[in-house]
Amino acid sequence: MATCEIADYKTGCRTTPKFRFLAGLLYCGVRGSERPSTPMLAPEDACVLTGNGRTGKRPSLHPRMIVMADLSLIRNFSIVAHIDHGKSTLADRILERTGAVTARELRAQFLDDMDLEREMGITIKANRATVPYTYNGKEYMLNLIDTPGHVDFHYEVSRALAACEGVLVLVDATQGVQAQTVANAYLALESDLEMILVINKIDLPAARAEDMALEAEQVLGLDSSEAVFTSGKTGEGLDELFEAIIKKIPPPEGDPEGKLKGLIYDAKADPHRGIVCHTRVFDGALKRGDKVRLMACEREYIVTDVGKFMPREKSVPSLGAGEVGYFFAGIKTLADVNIGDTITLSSNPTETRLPGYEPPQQMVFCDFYPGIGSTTDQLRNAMETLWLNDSSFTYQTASSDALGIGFRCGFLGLLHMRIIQERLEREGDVAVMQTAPTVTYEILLKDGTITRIESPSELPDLSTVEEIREPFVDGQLIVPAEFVGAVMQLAMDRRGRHKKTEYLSPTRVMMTYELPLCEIIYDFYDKLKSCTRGYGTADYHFKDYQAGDLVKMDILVNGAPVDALSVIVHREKAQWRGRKLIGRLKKEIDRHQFEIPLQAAVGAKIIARETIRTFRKDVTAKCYGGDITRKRKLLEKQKEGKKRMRTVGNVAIPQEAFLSILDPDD
Ligand SMILES: Nc1nc2c(ncn2[C@@H]2O[C@H](COP(=O)(O)OP(=O)(O)OP(=O)(O)O)[C@@H](O)[C@H]2O)c(=O)[nH]1
Ligand SMILES: [Mg+2]
Repeated sequence: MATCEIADYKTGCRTTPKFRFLAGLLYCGVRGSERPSTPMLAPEDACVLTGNGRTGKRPSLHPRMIVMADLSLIRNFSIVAHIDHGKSTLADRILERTGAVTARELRAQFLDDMDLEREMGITIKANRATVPYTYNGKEYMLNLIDTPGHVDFHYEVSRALAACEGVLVLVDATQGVQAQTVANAYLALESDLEMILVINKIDLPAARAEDMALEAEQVLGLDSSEAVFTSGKTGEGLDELFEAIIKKIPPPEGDPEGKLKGLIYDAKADPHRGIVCHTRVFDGALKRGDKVRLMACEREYIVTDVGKFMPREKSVPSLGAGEVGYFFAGIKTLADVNIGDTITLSSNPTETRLPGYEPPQQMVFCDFYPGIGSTTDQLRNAMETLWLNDSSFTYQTASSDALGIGFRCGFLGLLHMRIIQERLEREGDVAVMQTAPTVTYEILLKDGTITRIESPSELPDLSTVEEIREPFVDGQLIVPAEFVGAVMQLAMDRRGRHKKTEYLSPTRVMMTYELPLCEIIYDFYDKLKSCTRGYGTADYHFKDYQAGDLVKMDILVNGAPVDALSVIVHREKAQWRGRKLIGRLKKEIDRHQFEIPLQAAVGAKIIARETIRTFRKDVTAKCYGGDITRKRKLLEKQKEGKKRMRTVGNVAIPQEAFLSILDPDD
């Protein structure tokens, strides 16, 4: 079976542009008709498409015929860049220019549809849209994916790239190549995708478009003479961008008649219809009514709907090779779908699976406990519901003497952690109390076994431990040359090991460091920003676990260790950290009727101490004048009472105290 070009229809019939587009997409003649099935349309059949769209008459085509989209008219690409370089805004202009969204519907960063995304002004989930574009009289179908720029959501970018043949590497004309630009461009390079260099925000007065193009050439190896200069704000340069997309990005390859092979590159929960799987079809076609098999999880489903993001969901009878869209198949929960899985037909399955993805790696862990006015059950329900929407975090039950029953959760990074907490509170309507984030440690026991722990309280008896290993990351810092000294100092303070320093241009430097993850998760980014006047950027990737002189530091409140406050620290930093920590705790814990000692201890050794003074009633007030011995006697009696109270009294530790560990003001 051959495919046919839309241009054939254009010469053969007169239809409305909308209809022409639909025909180009896939399925002319079947709109609103019953479930389509083969046979598909052969080139000579194109002439059956007749009728005048302008008169409102439907073109007559056999309703059972499906027109395959011509692969050469499809372009699949992602937009990647550093955070805030204007990906979503450029996607807005593309939607607007192609008429996919009307000016009335359009709002800034249209594709960012989550409340939190809109509030924070950042993209959290990759978003996709299919838009038509006419070039040289041919109607092309452009499938774009807008990706997040923040380092925590790096895995979203890698997922998106697997569904594309090309990427637009966006560079802000005022800021140049930044840490995530490099990371994302390398990701595209590894996936062997065609890259188009786009210098964006050229409308800004401070834009140095040519310089930035040269810089990108030097760092990323992209030809600056082929760069496209655009403004996502004014829409300038958009025609050149479309031309570059069509000319440079190769059309998808695939066998439209082969056995169905599609990649599930993302999935979302739809409140009414179950799970919507975002898919890219590589070979064959996926139709409504097909019985499909998800190959990794070995489950079979009947497809109830297939469609495309135009940019809203729009049903189509079938998705052909090279196309990107979605399908529903009565899948109930996200747990039933393996992102990266291959989908094929049950009746005629493909032999080979697509490589798929590695599962996202959680880097940061912390405990969530129910906050004031909430219960563990409420928190559990909220967690379960949220997990069904977004399975990028992990959770399991945990308990603490001080805080009761809660959950130990794993996140991709600190921003991800904050977002999940915020979503739990908003969407699940529970108060969440969170403990200090930690990283995973690898413990080598004396008997040679290796275990991983995600919380200091899980640390086995130290007499059985041979070594504690902590995760290290490869960090790339891009900073203005004048701040190199300050950044080196910062990295050194964080136990970083210098690897190399490269000059991207006379004024900007890329420094590569090996850093312990636990030193950078809290506030490294903020510190980097403040010591480079906001110009420094960082990106990091997990490297390996390395042994270090690490110790567990317990915090004792009134002589009793509070497990939720203990931390694993480097021995050199234990005392400094201990002092800071109990200093903060002292501010948070209220004064009681008795004196409360706060101590930081490594093993049996107390390394820092503070005391919270008592409330003291003036027991001598009633002795006007009188003998001093009588006053002393009263004070001694009071002291006795306080001592007794201390041994039986409970110290109320406010929830803020647990958060005070997070205070970045180190
Ligand atoms: N002047 C000007 N401002 C722009 C342009 N493109 C984007 N912006 C602004 O830059 C900011 C960030 O834009 P976004 O489109 O959200 O950036 P993004 O790359 O999608 O950011 P993330 O998704 O969070 O990585 C917004 O305030 C935009 O209004 C442009 O071409 N010119
Ligand atoms: Mg965005």
